[in-house]
Amino acid sequence: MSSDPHLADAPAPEFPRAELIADFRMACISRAIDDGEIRMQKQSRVFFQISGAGHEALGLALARNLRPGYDWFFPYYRDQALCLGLGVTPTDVLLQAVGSADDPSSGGRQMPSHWGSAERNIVTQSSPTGSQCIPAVGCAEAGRYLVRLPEMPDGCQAHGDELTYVSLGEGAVSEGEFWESLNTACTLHLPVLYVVADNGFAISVPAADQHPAPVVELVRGFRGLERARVDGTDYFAVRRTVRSMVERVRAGVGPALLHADVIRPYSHSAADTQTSYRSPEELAVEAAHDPIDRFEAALIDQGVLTPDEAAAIRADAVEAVAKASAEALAGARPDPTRITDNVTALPVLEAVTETETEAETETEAEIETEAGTGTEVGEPVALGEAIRRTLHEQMAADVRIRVFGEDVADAREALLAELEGKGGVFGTTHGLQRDFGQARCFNTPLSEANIIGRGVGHGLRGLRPCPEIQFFDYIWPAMTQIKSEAATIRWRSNGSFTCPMVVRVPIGGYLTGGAIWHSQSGESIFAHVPGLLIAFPSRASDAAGLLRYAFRCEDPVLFLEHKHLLRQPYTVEPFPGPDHVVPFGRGCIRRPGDDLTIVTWGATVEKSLQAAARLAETEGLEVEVVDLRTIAPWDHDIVAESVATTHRLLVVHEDVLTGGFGAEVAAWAAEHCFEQLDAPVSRLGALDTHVAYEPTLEAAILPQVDDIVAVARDLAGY
Ligand SMILES: Cc1ncc(C[n+]2csc(CCOP(=O)(O)OP(=O)(O)O)c2C)c(N)n1
Ligand SMILES: [Mg+2]
Repeated sequence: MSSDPHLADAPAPEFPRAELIADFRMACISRAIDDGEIRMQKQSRVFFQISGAGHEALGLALARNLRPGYDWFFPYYRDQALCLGLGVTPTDVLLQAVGSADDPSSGGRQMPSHWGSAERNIVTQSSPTGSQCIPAVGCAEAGRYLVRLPEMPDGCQAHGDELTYVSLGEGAVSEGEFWESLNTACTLHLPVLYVVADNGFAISVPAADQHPAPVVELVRGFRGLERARVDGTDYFAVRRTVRSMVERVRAGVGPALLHADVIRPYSHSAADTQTSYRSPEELAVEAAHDPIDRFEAALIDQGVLTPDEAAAIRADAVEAVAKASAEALAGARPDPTRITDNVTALPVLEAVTETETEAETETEAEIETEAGTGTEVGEPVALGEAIRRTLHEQMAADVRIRVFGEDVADAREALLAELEGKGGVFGTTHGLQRDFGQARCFNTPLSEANIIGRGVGHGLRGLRPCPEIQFFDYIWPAMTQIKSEAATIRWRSNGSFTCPMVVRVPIGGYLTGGAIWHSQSGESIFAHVPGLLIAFPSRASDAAGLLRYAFRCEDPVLFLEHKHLLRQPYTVEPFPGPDHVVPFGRGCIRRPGDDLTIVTWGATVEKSLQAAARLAETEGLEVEVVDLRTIAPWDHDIVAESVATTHRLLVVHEDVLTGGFGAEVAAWAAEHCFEQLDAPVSRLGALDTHVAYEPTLEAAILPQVDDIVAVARDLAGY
């Protein structure tokens, strides 16, 4: 087009002609994709639609200032034009809409407009509004760490002037996680570009019902945050505003927030009809500000295009999208038998491919040898100390590991020489800051979503984050980040992204005084989440071996550290040598027996062992005690093998009985071991109530040795 003779004498436009024409064409393509998807949905060839209409000028002007494959992107569903501007093709977009196996973002797993392109650093997107903000901040934080360490392994590279882009609608600004992310972006002066696309509505809720003032005003108190408001339907205004903002962010001065007013000419999604809550007059006013019409008018005004050329571009866009739609419809259909691919992928360890018994034997031999050398290996330690030492050992071996959370650091650097340091409320992270510096072990704000969300961002960048949730009882603010973000990343991107992260969580009761807010269990809630791995050690060598394995995983691990066990003498074992790695999904027989099987984990392992000893002594009953060690995955084989010997199964856990993980084990055994069973499968757990403060109340609520003895005795006599 630029070779058209009538343009020869026109004054040079503000931005390169070729870019303007390409962006106008791409804006038309983006709108044509929306229109095409809406048509295809009526034909049942697309199954959902959410448009980027009205946001095209904003996205394309932004893309001109950003670098795919260099910067990092956490866009939201209306960012279709941005993603096209970053190089995602119309066919790629439509492959997702039709749910093709060839959809590069998710292989047909995610709804349309859930972007993701590993080669462009467009991070796989989820649906909870605003949940992308904290991972974006974590991503920027990871980049800052990585860029100072040039010798990092592949997949851990960063650029000194990279930025992280994150966008959301004005409605999603009401989510707490947006504010929690801003808190850290500003505290750490991170290179994050926030874009709030304000189209006035969150589905049907007007912006006035969301906030007391526009977001650009609300964020005034955040020191170091550059702010600007722009007419997001004006391509030129956005380009001008963003250019200087981006320069500042790239220079490392700090984050910036662009509040862009846009329109929403189409309903929220295909499931919404906006004429039921917006007047025709209002929609007409909006239509008069359509960004594509404004762009076209400006290009004609500036002599970049003639009206005929603009019309030809529009027609050409429709044709290009028709061609892309045909390509998408010809794409491979997904294979339902592959739908459980990419939920998690456990690392295979050569050193532990032997049977468990052989592996245990080898390990014991190795402990004895190494103990003789006088090194720390082999020294008797309790469970908490084993974890502390393993953290030191793993951090020394892998610079990608960073430990963070509330109170996990030792003390302010200036005081460190004179003070002992805190190192966690249970002392488990003590000395990590002192040994590895504050870049590797640091405190976070008191905000669980912030802690885990930043971990997600670090994991996406190839680091091995090790966030701590101070007490299991306070994990719930992080639930969206754990369940909807971390646990879904591998699956939702069909394996293009992973989220390695070891979340350490002190858990459990038997504290005599812990009460409701410091004594809960609840592993069953997380066992219900595909994509999460869960370890729950009951003795020192397992804690070390499972933690070593956890750091080798490419998926999020919930590492549950029972508070009551941290210092108990019965957890004490020689600290195992570095080859002792316990793979997930392998239980362990703590005490052999042939009259009855108890399957358990965590604090009730010891209680079951005491019950078994008493039953042997008083009644000659030989109870086999199986410690599952990990809940996700869990060792079905060890349970089946034990039941084949004992023919009786009791599952014991500390968590409340109803919906506890024992229900899963019991149901599985009832189905798969039915022929072997001589008695009904029994369960023993906490009463279906919260844990009380006063010790006799706590004792009545949580399963005790006497309770286990009584239930096991009944079951043995059935
Ligand atoms: C946490 C959460 N709550 C509710 C929803 C359902 N939902 C999807 S989009 C949306 C409105 C978002 O409005 P806004 O942030 O203004 O973005 P817009 O769609 O207007 O661009 C809602 C309520 C969701 N996806 N996530
Ligand atoms: Mg909105």
